[in-house]
Amino acid sequence: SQPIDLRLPTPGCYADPIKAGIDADAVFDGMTEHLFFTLGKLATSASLRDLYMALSYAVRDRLMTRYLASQEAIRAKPHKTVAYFSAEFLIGPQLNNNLLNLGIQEEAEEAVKRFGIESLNDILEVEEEPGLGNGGLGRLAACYMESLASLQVPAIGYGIRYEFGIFNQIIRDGWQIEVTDKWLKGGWPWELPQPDESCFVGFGGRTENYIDDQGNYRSRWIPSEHAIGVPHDIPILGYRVNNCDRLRLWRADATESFDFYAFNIGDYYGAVEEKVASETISKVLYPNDGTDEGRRLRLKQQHFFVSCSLQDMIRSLETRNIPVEQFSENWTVQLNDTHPAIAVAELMRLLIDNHHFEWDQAWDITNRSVAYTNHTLLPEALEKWDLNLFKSLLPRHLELIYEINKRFLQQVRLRYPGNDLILRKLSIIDEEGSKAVRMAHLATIGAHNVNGVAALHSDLIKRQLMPEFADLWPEKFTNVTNGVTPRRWVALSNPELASLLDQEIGSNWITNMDLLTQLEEKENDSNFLDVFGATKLLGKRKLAGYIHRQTGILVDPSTLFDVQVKRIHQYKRQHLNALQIIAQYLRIKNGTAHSIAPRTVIFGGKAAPGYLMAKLMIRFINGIAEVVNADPDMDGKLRVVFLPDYNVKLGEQVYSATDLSEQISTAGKEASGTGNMKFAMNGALTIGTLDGANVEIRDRVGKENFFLFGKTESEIMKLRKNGYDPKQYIEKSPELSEAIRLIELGHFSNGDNELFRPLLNSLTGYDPFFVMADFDDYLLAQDRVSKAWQNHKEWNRMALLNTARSGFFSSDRSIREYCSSIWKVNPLEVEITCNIN
Ligand code: TH1
Repeated sequence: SQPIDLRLPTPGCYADPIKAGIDADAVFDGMTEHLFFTLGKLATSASLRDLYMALSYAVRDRLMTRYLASQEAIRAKPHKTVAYFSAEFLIGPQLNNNLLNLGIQEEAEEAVKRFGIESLNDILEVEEEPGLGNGGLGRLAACYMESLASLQVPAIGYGIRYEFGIFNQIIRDGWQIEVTDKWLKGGWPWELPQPDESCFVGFGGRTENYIDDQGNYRSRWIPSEHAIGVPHDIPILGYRVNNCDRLRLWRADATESFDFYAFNIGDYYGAVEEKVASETISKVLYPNDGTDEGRRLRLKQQHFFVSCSLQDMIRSLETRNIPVEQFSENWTVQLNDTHPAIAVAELMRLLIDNHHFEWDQAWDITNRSVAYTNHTLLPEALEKWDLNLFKSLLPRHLELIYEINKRFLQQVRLRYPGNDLILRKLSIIDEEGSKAVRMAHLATIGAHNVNGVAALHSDLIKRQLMPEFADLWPEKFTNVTNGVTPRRWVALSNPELASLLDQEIGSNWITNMDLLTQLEEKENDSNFLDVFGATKLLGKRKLAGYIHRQTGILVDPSTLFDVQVKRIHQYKRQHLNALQIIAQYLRIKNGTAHSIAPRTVIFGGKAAPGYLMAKLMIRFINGIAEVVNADPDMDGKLRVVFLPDYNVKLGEQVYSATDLSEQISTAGKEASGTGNMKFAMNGALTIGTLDGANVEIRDRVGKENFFLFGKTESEIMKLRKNGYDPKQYIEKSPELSEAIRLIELGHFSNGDNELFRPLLNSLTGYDPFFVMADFDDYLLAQDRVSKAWQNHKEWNRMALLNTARSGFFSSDRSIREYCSSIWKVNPLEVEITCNIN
């Protein structure tokens, strides 16, 4: 391929990808210029935030050559591009990631010191993180964008620029309080608004039939309402390459900022009404992780970003003089769960109504382009839209969906003659009770590939969720086990481990995590194990300092750091962990705790604001923490911490400081998990069930280096079928009975024996997530943990093997699988020649 000569007087235009040719002088000069010209400040009066902004702009400047060259490369030569559609992108702080990927962390450190700043960390601390996601699904999208760029794959992420992301969490009197997330308040330097590339989106109204100039019968949609999508682009630079992909997030604007007619007749408030309504679309992220609320505004958000994105993709073909017929040769669309599944109908509408394709050709293009990732089997998470709501918002899409469904059901009829039950089961329209549109069915029918996110999960999709679909199209159903980017989750978040790895095996592990297996040679090297353990201790000291500053709790870094960070959910079973803590507390109180390891149990995570049981679980953990931490008998033995406001930035501190990773969901419920991978890479041992990717983690790190407990998915199914009674398990277990009695007495709620009643009723009544059934086995596994902790050398050896064998869980591996088996895309190396230096 031809190197691209941009002929731009752009700073940081360097063909050498390694150090990017940017020295500390260049960073310093860039900062000085931005302080002066962009921020209107003198270096002498600049605040830390000013310096953060100046450094960010200076670094952003150095991305631009690569960013523009990457776009130019596709313009010069058509190349299939990945369009990753996701309602969430949880990208985390940007500055340090860009410094790392450019290779100028040291240069930046030196430059900021010239401004009298002690450490780059002081500046990194200032960055606001855009919380544009709930949890694993949004973070996965961010890891995938980073891997795509690092693997030099042309890609664009499409999503929504929420003005308010996931709420900030405050803990008051043990309860979660939600506070609005104002991530944009001080200006966010990483986005580039492109108002010239705005798109129109319609809502509501009606459809009509008409005869066009050539005498063809056609349908069209006459919406009653419009919004404008304004793209805000975030450059995503790959690691030490010139490829810089793009994350394009749409902000909703009003079509007219005033209704001038209403304004003229004196209805001032009416005049701003439509503006307010349109701008509401991208106002706030729905804070539900794995539960569906079925709200009208949420469907509006989905159609808004999907329609803007597809229009943008078609326009990009047109501006490059590529016929729209060649859509699927130039684009591959990945639906991140069903949130963007309306894309199937919207692409059909654009092709048929706007570009006048025949049905069969439009369907062929749609089906060849679109693939769907399923992230959950939980029935409460599977999106279903009330038919009347759907019709009132998207009448033309509903017509198209009826036609898609009609043609699909005809296929089903041929395959299963006379089987009405199957027709009803597979139909896109749910006719049981009040009618609804099943988005997973639309996505599955419209896509050429449906994948789950871990081996077990993909298997359960075929066996439990959609057996008839899998029977109909066996080759459509595949697995791609999730992965996480080692740049953020090792190099950035665990610099101590990263430099140890560099020393021992060289620095290529960062783009080839399989090289970590070389560490296995060190498993019996006593000195090395000590050094490995010492790096962990450094992370734990830092986290201990943070815990003290945030919560006032003093924790001892030499104790076992036992961590469960993730959204709070009954299926994730934070309450199982909490009950285990009570059992340990009782053992210490009773003097029967002979060989338990001194522990610091750390929790973090947000509960959806409307999920009362999850909020009560937070209150429960804090109730236990209060009693345990105030009891002198627990000193040096047990501490309990709930870290408020768990987010990406806090995650970076936590994974590197953990000894024991809690992955204790009910088997069959956690589709994959990704935190489990981050912990293992950073040398934490896992205590966990055979659920999601835990299964594959255990297979790889070795069963002797993993604390397994709990019922399997098929055992859980059997229990459910045969009538599960949690009371039987409570009666059989003295420690569990005693723990429950103590809660009932109000021991963890200052004598209030009503506070935790709903939680107790659920656990002792029908226990939907089999907490009681797994308790005893969990406690036994925790005893094995305690025992293993006694022998530090042995623990470090097991931890090392976890790091050494977790290369598979790099998102580079996941993305390679998507590229070769689903997207059929190849890398496109971006070369740059420079007219400066
Ligand atoms: C999560 C899954 O629960 C988790 O197991 C998985 O590792 C992760 O996705 C990435 O694949 C999900 N998050 C959401 C969020 C919403 C709806 C469904 C899911 S499933 C809003």
